[in-house]
Amino acid sequence: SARPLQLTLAVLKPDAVAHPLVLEAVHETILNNKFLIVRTKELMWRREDSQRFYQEHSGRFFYQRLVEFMASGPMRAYILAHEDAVARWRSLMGPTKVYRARNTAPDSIRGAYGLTDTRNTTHGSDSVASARREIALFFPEFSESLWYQQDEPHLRC
Ligand code: DGI
Repeated sequence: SARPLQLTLAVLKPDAVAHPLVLEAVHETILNNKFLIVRTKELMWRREDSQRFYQEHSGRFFYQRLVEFMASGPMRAYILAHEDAVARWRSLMGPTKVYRARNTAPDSIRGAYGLTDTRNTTHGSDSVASARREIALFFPEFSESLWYQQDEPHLRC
């Protein structure tokens, strides 16, 4: 196809990074699904980073625990490329809530490894626009246009 590869931001949350076998299994899922790993790094948030990222949920009952959890330990972030990266990664993650994930998508990442509605293993951008914003936040030194110019054409030959 002539469509350029789409990018998304995938994050393995602190519950996943704390368990080497879960981290490895999710990494395998990424590779088995033919994503190209454009960049990856481990990082840890301060509480303020966590608050800012989940601002839209600041009125919700789960906000405090979400903020605490996301700043509780290291995470692994990925820029993933695929023709349908955003939707593909969201589908592999499974539903947000662990009960639904286990019952309706037991083979999804959250269905298999999610612990609770808060400790649900992964994040994935929900649109191309969110992906662009979130990639800039996690990988400020990454230039999408340079990547398209320099790397993407070679990958598609
Ligand atoms: O894009 P998602 O992560 O699937 O879902 P989202 O953007 O609606 O929510 C962001 C995160 O907030 C989600 O991964 C976990 C947390 N969250 C969302 N809804 C609930 C929740 N946590 C708890 N405890 N309960 C919820 O109902």
